[in-house]
Amino acid sequence: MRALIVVDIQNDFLPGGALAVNEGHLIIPVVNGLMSKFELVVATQDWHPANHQSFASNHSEKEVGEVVDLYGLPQILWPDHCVQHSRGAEFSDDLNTSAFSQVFQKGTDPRVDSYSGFFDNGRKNDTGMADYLKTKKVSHVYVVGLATDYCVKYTALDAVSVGFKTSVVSDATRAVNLQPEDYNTALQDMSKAGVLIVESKDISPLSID
Ligand code: VGL
Ligand code: ZN
Repeated sequence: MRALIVVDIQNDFLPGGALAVNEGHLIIPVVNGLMSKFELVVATQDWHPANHQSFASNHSEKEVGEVVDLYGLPQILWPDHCVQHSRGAEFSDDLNTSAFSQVFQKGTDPRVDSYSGFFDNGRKNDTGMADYLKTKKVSHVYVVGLATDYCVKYTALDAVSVGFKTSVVSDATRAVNLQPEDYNTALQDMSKAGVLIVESKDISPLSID
């Protein structure tokens, strides 16, 4: 069975948000349209406490974009974003959230970031998404959402690592692009790891695959 994993389509990652992804809103109709092709749709939600250590504001004399050592892991410092219960952390009003069978929240531990919807960046904690999908007999996951170069990429890499056939739907993602080439580099990195890069127009309707 196939499942669609919708990554972090939250107000703060959309134009006008705290960590806006250029053109992020353009994927929403594409993602909504894909949902009917899947028997199972799950979502991830970046869900940080206000004291999260990935926020530049929680480090003295550090700027957004600087890299610090966070308990042994390199950490890019971000603007405050997706703070629990804030409007920025909510899914877009335009997203068909009624299709979600389960939402997996991540980034809740202030000491470690969590780009992947499966594990935190130190791989210490698990959101339960892999077990959930396996219980539902999912073998092939399709990853869409924001952002290609962070949460989509690490979710797809972890999906491969826990044994799912994994596709990323390139036109249903957009990148942060701290560097202009980051979108392409992310697709290449995923491809090298065994992720299939596909386009929404090539995804077949509900099938046995
Ligand atoms: C993300 C940076 C920080 C993402 C989340 O959803 O790609 N990026 N937190
Ligand atoms: Zn975050």
